[in-house]
Amino acid sequence: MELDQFMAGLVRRNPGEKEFHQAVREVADKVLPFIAAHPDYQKARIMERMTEPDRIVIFRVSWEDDDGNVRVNRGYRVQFSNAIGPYKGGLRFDKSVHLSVLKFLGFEQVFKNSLTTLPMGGAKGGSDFNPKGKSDSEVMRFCQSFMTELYRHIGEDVDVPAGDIGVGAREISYLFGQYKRLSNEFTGTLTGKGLAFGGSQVRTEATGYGCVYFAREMLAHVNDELEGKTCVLSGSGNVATYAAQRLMQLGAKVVALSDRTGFIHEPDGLTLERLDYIIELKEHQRGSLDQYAKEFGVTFCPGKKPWIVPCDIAFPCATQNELDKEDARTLIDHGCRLVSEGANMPTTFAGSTLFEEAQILFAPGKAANAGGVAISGLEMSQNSMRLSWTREEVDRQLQEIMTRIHEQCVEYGIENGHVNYIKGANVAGFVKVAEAMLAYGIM
Ligand code: NDP
Ligand code: 2IT
Repeated sequence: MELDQFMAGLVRRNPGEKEFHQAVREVADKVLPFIAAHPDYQKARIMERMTEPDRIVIFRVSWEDDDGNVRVNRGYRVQFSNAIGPYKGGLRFDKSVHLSVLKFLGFEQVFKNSLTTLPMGGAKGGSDFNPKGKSDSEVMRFCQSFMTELYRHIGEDVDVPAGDIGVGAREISYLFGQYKRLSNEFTGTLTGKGLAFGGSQVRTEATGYGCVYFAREMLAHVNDELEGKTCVLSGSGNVATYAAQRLMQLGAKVVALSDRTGFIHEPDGLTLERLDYIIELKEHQRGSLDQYAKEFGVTFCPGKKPWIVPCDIAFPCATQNELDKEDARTLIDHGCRLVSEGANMPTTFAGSTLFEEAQILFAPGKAANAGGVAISGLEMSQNSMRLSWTREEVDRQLQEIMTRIHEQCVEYGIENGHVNYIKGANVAGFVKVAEAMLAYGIM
């Protein structure tokens, strides 16, 4: 079936949901030609069914701020598909959250989780609650109110949420505490928990580390290596900071990181000690990079994206659509050879098409950032077994999983001796879910 015809139907059924349309278009662009060669998938209308979530829960979240004012936000959980395992995916708390964003993220999660090789379906949730500038008590009251509704829709074998933008260790702890209290059970119903209460080693670092391991696989495939490479990263949250840490530990040079206020430029390369300062500033003081720049006398470019800094490798690790066609052109012109997406859909469709045409080694988020949810999957396994594995063991499994994701991309993405990772990741992620759906019959 023609892409335009398929997309016209999707847009008609989901009016105004731009981010969701974009995510589906990227997948359909690669998967529809594959479906055309497999009449079984076409007859069963697999793609039409895959783009319709199993269900969406939307609810009111009322809470009281420190001044005694009543505040009202909206909570969501998009349970996209449990074809190959319980619903699994993060929660995002950000003022930009709306249904289209969570549908795009839930849809991506289905393919990503399939690629991890673990039995997990796809979901995403969150709220338009903005944690910026809120006290710990306000965040706690919000999380407790949010979970008071969400808890009835989740469970260790039903749906297992985790973190995403604006949801880190603090929020997961409040959410898990309230879940445990309401359900009167101690199970692994959230992942990203603290190590003292069922969390897994390496989960905090897993998305960033995994994204670096994936870049290492792509380079190895063309007989190259990370050591000595100059890297630019966007974001300075969970994904970006741990990607930066692993890059430095593996001998690469990190010259830029960003946040909502701008980016820092460190031409001689960031150090691990300074990165620790940034992690502390972001995670505990909830400060911004211009504070860091002032403290260390580093160049800070306010209001700008970091893609103007020349590099060998770019890691977009902040948010969706943060790297457009013009940014892609600038990166290519400056000699960038590899892009590994730590964030979900950070590159616009036009930007990724440009990378594809230029045969840049381009790893879409569903492959490159799957290490986070993969270690969430291992946290679920450890919780079920009532065991915890060592840091070395979990890191070894993370590296193995990223290698296996890379192998799947090569298997399905090879084109004239070059690997098209967009095609490889989408088709490989699709096949496993489609096979399960075919086996279940019509539902
Ligand atoms: P965090 O909240 O820890 O960090 C997000 C970072 O991105 C912050 O530095 C933030 O800036 C910056 N940022 C967010 N929105 C914008 C924006 N509109 N413009 C510019 N900068 C922005 O989130 P994570 O690191 O967890 O998530 C980052 C990305 O990675 C997201 O796309 C997420 O979906 C994806 N991801 C996360 C996984 C995880 O395990 N956490 C797993 C897989 C993907 P500031 O510091 O100023 O707030
Ligand atoms: O986008 C993602 O993969 C995440 N935010 C992590 C999801 C998870 O369940 O660990």
